[in-house]
Amino acid sequence: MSKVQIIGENLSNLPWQDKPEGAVGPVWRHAENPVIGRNPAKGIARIFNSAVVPYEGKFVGVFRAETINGRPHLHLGYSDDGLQWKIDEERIPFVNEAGQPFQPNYAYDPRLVKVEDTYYIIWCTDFYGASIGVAKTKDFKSFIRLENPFLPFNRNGVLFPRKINGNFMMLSRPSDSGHTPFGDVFLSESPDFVYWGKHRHVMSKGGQGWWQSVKIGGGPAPIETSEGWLMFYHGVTGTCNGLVYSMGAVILDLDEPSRVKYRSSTYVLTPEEWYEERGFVPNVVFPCATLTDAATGRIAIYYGAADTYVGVAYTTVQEIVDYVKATHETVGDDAEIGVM
Ligand code: BMA
Repeated sequence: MSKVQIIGENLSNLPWQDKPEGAVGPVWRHAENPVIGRNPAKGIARIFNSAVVPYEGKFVGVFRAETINGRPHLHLGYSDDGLQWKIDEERIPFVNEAGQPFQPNYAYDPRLVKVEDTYYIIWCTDFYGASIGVAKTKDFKSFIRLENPFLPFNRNGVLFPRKINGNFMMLSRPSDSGHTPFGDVFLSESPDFVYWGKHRHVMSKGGQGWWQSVKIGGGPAPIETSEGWLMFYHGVTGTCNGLVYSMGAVILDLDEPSRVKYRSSTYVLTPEEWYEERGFVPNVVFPCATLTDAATGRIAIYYGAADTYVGVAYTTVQEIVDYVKATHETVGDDAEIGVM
């Protein structure tokens, strides 16, 4: 197979473990998972489905903190090595664009994406039901909450790490406000981060297998590679005992990212370990962030486990891209631009 490269920055200090002998599949777990356990800070019962970035030689993250009254809010966390995290006891002190304090009624499943010199936080917020909330920071000290980009109901807002053809690009998964029984991934673009349009369908749930038969949702920010935008995402199946969340991988066209080039017909990670199978919601792996090193092609994936813990998993760009191409299937009109 041809040599695949990450188009991006080097990050020699990203967490890493080599693939263990006998590991099954293209993604392997950090041996000391979970990296964040229960009751990680005062007033916080569980942390999961969270996002991290490299910052000033270390790491910073926006964490989904399930507080001890059961509501999720967003808290910052800091780490020297990307594995041991110190979580703020206070919520992120958002202000609105007029400078007044703002707190969402609830906030969950954050993504954290740097575009140019700005870090954007994208999360699921309450806007007359589940919708996408956005905020920005440059220094992780002041956080400006911006206008909600989309109408309700919507979740899994995932920003691309650079503008494409001059515009910001954001994936999302329109659906309902409850424990959504349906959903495909769509793309919207914006010249200014205020007005969003040119909506496109990107990828459908379904396919030959059953692991993504109920719904799918974008995961970490897509990774730019020589083969296209590589994105990990979650795919959900239904059982008599409830939903099961697995991780899939897809490669989108670099210039027209609403076109799927390759998509794995099998999951790349599914709940198998105790911390994925047992917790507040059993059988969930839910990826929200990656760290990447262009020099080595290494990728560290941060995922929520069982709505209770944070896990880390690893792959290389070569291994995962080869795997996705080898297991590719076309689902519905994924290969099309997605306009009707
Ligand atoms: C989804 C979201 C995720 C959660 C998952 C499994 O609808 O709420 O935050 O991880 O359900 O409970």
